Amino acid sequence: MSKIYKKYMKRCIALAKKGEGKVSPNPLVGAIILDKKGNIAGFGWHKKFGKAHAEVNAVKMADYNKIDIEGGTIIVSLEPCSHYGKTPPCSDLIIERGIKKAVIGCVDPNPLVSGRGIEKLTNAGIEVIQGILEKECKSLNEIFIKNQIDKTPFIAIKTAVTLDGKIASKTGSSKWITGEKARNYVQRLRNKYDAILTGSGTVIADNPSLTCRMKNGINPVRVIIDSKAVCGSDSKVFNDDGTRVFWIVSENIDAEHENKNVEVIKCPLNKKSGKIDLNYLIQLLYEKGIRSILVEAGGKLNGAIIKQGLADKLYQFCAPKILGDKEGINFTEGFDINDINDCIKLKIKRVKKFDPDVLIEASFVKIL
Ligand code: AOF
Ligand code: ZN
Repeated sequence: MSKIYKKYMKRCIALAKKGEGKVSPNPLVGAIILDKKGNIAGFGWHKKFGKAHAEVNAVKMADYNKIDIEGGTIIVSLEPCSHYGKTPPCSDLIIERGIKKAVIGCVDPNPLVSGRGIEKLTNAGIEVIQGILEKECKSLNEIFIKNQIDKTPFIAIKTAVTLDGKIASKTGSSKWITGEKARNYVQRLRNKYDAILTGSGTVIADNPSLTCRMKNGINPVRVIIDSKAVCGSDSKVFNDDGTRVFWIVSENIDAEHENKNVEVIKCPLNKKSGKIDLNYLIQLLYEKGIRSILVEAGGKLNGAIIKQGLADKLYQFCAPKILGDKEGINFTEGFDINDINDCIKLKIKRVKKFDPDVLIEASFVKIL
């Protein structure tokens, strides 16, 4: 039986991912309902923040097709909610509709739910099977889990490097290190993350637009760290396409921008480094609703984020190329570790080929 549930749970995860870019700060959730004979009666996913949950959409589909779900089973990647938020509790709906079994991927870390949904179902006599593909379901919602537990944004660094770890040659040449397939996948990441963070160095050197060119993709908020306000006001990142831009300058700089979508945000400097205080900035971004940040920056900003233990994940695209130039630009700069035992450690989560390149997706191991 559990083999069949695993198969359906995998489909729930795929359904949930259809909500990427549209549900933040909510989790990605997918659900499938089987009738009492075990045939699919309906499926659904959480499509938009504030709108119906995955379970509700699955019930709606079964109703639309006039399929009776009484005595059936629901498979859902996240514990059904137990609270009144923008929508009523899904666990109540499951009970009301006479569903007899609930197969759940992982517990909802939201303190308002956190086991109460499962408790409601069990108390109503529903058989609950927990932890089917739990690791995969947790990884699906790594952003939401971090937000709920730490009340801070999830931070991922994305780089494109040669096999010798360079993001550019010593002359700054970097277009392109990786091929089209890898670069297309970056568009998917931009759709998934709430914000992209970069520094003035990258804006001046590359003049990137940092938009999402995926079909029906959503542009992330662009966050530009530019303590001395040196980026030209006509830089592409400031383009007035309706997407918000946060221009991060030092608290003692006077800066303003003619484009309405550009918000100047003043931040204090870190006394030691003389650079924008990253901890302060990240918390401020969280308060402004940013739940996930994709860092697409140069070696110095990447290095500072890694050194300060702020990074949760690395998307490292490696191209089968060698620059062989010790003065080339490393993907992370600004710190030296002499003893290999003291190195910064990561855990590889996934390796995927985007011909001719490879993507290594790895989590930073946090030392408490
Ligand atoms: C579910 N199924 O598809 C989702 C859930 O304001 P609301 O009503 O949308 O509630 C948001 C909370 O509900 C969210 O923080 C999380 O705990 C849970 N999300 N639960 O049963 C879903 N998206
Ligand atoms: Zn719900």
